[in-house]
Amino acid sequence: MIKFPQDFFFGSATSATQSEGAGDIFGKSPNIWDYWYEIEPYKFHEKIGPRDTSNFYFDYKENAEFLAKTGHNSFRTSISWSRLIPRLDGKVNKAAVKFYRDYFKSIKDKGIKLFINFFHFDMPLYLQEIGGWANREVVARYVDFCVKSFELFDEYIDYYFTFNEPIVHVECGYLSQYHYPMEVDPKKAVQVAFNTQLASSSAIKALKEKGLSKKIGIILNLTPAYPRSDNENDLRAGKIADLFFQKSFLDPSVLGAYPKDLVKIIKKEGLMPDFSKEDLAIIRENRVDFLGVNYYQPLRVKENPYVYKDDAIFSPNKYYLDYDMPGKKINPYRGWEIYPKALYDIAINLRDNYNNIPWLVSENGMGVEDEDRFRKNGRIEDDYRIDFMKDHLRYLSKAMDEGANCKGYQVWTFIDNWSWLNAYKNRYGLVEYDLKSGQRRIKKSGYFFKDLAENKGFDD
Ligand code: IFM
Repeated sequence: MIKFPQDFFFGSATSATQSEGAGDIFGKSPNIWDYWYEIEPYKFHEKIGPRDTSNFYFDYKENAEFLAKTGHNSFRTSISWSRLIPRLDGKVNKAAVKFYRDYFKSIKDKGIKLFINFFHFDMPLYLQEIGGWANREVVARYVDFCVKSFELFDEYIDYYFTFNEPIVHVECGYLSQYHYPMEVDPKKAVQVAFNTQLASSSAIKALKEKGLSKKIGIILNLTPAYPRSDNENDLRAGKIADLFFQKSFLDPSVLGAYPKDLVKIIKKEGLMPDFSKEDLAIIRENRVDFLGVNYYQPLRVKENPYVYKDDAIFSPNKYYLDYDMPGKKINPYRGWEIYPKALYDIAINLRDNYNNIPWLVSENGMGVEDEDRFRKNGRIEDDYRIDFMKDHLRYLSKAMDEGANCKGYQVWTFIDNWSWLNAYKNRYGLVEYDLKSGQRRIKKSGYFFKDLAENKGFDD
């Protein structure tokens, strides 16, 4: 049997924008996703936008029942910034306070631990209009949002996170155009990354000064870089890819400082952000208590043998190229490689190079298109999802046997939800959500998950 400790967290994660719905009512103002959909709806799969996502705003009580039915002992979501504080005047929306209190209470009433994250890609539009994360003023506004949330909801919250996958809004918003504002501006990307880290560390400082007694962490999507070969050029490419995509938030968040080699590259490329000595002290002195690790896929890399022209727009790909490894196992719907061993490698890396900080798998899961094909006697028989979880859990268990300090396994996600530009194309849920009728049905994986959580493991 693959067995986990009695107090191991088994649960799932979602985010406000992807699950709440009620996008433009009850006092919520638009965030960048609402706005982007309004101006370019054709970019979103089947033109389904963020306004009507899985309806948690109305159905949270029913969902809490399903959380219990699928064995959850923990659940993560985020607070929508533009719902709680809808305008530049900084005033709190009373309807949002009532909603979050009732919603969080319904989860706590089931004996489920609540993990709350403050930022999951959803910048309020009124703050994007003054520059978003590129504007230093937004750091102070974010800290104010975190403090207000703490004061209003702490009685329900068990664990806090400052950000979900911060490298994603940097890369997708300012280099690759998958998030609004869709800019291609590497200098701004670096400033956005720095301000985001400063916001995370400043929030930790402010909340602790306000008397936070619970643990606070950050969620990072760790995609270990595997070089194509042992050739030293490929190995170097792997190291640099790790600097950009793993260590850029992992090192300052856990160790309190940026890796010197990353700073060297940023300086050489003329991309240094504006910052002060005091900022660096805030980052040094306010490290996370624990870490959330979202793991879906590895990063395969090889050297970049080509020379960039002198005035080329900077891209991390100057230092490495993505490597399309022959024969890799792939989830064709999402286009992501499936490589469970990376979870073991991540765990050992955290054990050996990051003070064996406590952490949990805060997302892992499989998005599949047209799951109706797998329906038998009314139920979606998603054995592929069960195999996916088992394959990752085996490696996690092995790492824990070898001393990794992992505290839980949360999947993405509990119920089918909205996935940014992919909208409802790929379904990730343990529970099926019928977009038209709003009906919920537990998939085979939901029953597997319940047994897994209750038995703290599975027969192998
Ligand atoms: O939907 C996203 C989530 O917002 C962040 N992590 C990856 C998920 C699946 O693509």
